[in-house]
Amino acid sequence: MKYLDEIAAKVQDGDDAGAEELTRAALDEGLAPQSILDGGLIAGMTVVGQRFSDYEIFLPDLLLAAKAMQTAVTVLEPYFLKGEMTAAGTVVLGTVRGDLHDIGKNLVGIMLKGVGFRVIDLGKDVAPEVFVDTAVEQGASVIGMSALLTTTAPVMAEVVNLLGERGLSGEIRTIVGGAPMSEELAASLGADAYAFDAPSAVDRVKKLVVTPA
Ligand code: B1M
Repeated sequence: MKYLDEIAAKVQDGDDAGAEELTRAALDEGLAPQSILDGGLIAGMTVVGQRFSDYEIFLPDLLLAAKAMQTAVTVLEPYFLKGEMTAAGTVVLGTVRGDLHDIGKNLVGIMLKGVGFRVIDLGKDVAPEVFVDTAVEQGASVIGMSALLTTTAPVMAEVVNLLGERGLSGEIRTIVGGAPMSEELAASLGADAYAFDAPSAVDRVKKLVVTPA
């Protein structure tokens, strides 16, 4: 489709100004923000990840692509924040300790805010006790964790265990996501829910806050 391939190419080239300009142009032409995100930005980033795996590109290229994607996501953000503002609940969100990937986590946060959740975003490289302490302090009912590395996914189990040790399981629920995750892995780590992408994270979080443990 017009624009989407070009936006994907700008992400792959690490061209932040180009990605931003084309994202604005696509919106002006009436393309849906979700299709720009999925068919342009995420599609481009998926190719970048594959080329990195295949040793065709290297870390600096990855950083440039990430910056281009982040810049364009900022243009889309207001469109995902148009949802009705209700007191849907509080979610503490972060990327787990040792992991610096935050683009997907940021998207989850934007979409949760868009449907009315109060989101406390702890950023990246977040220690297990910080997730739990913040959730208690802020009266959150859900902790959302993102991990993009197979080596950092087990940190999620530390948060689940800490909740158990403090007698908070069931009261504070957990949802996990990120490229290496799956329903099976999430269950084995003891998480209450798993979501494949940001829109499904919103559905899962809504269910977590209304369904008793
Ligand atoms: Co890195 N990286 N990276 N990286 N990076 C991956 C993850 C990798 C798969 C690339 C590859 O080899 N093909 C690989 C991991 C391999 C593995 O563990 N199996 C990898 C590696 C190896 C590394 C380094 C170790 C490289 C090095 O230093 N040699 C290093 C690690 C640094 C660290 O974290 N300690 C590293 C660094 C980086 C950058 C900093 C350069 C940059 C991140 C910049 C940033 O985030 N600000 C980066 C990037 C950009 C990637 C890829 C290319 C793209 C990730 C991304 O942003 N995707 C990635 C390859 C890939 O995933 N295809 C890769 C777009 C984003 C929208 O998708 O984050 O998956 P994603 O989020 C999705 C879903 O997963 C889900 O919703 C989102 C979309 O709707 N989701 C959730 C995410 N979190 C969720 C939470 C939820 C629910 C759903 O509930 C709470």
